[in-house]
Amino acid sequence: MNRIPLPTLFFSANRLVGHGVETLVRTVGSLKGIFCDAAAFEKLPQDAIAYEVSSYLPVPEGSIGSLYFGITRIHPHLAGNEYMMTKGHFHTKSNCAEYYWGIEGEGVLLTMDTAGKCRAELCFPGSLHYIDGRLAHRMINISEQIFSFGACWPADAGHDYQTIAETGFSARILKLNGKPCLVSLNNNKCTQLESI
Ligand code: M6P
Ligand code: ZN
Repeated sequence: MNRIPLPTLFFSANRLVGHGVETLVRTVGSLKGIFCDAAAFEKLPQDAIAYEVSSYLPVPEGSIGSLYFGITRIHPHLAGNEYMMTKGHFHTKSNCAEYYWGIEGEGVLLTMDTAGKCRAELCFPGSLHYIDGRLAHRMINISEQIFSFGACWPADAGHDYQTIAETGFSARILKLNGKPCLVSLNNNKCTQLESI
């Protein structure tokens, strides 16, 4: 009798494992230039893990109509009062949206439009976030444990890191009086984010 085949991909301890899964590790040192306080950033252990992305990329990049899937685990570091975060990117193709969802720990999804307007959403296990293809997006770990989230995006979306490297996000999530706040770098306005 034929057996129904087992799946080849699994979530295990909030990592993606299985045949064909690739893992990218970004060290703290590889994120030089993205934090507000450069001196505080230099004091962090530069070879510590900032975040790991395990992805299933079953088709060549650029394949139209196909999907990629990833789980990212951001470690809890603070560069001064700025929480650890992903590099963040725009999609090269602005008609390619993405889903993020919270798996473990607590974080913030920060988005920014091409005019520099930022918006923050709390992300926690079970929260689901639809990201319009025109918005830059970055995840920030505001918890004291690993913050992990899932992502699903079109294989032809492309990552534009250059625009972020040149302009940065105009708002940041900073730990002020022990709490995460959305701080606009344009006018120094702070909005407290209620922790769940
Ligand atoms: C998610 C997806 C990936 C992305 C990763 C890390 O898993 O959006 O495409 O690479 O997060 O984010 P970044 O590339 O901005 O460092
Ligand atoms: Zn993306």
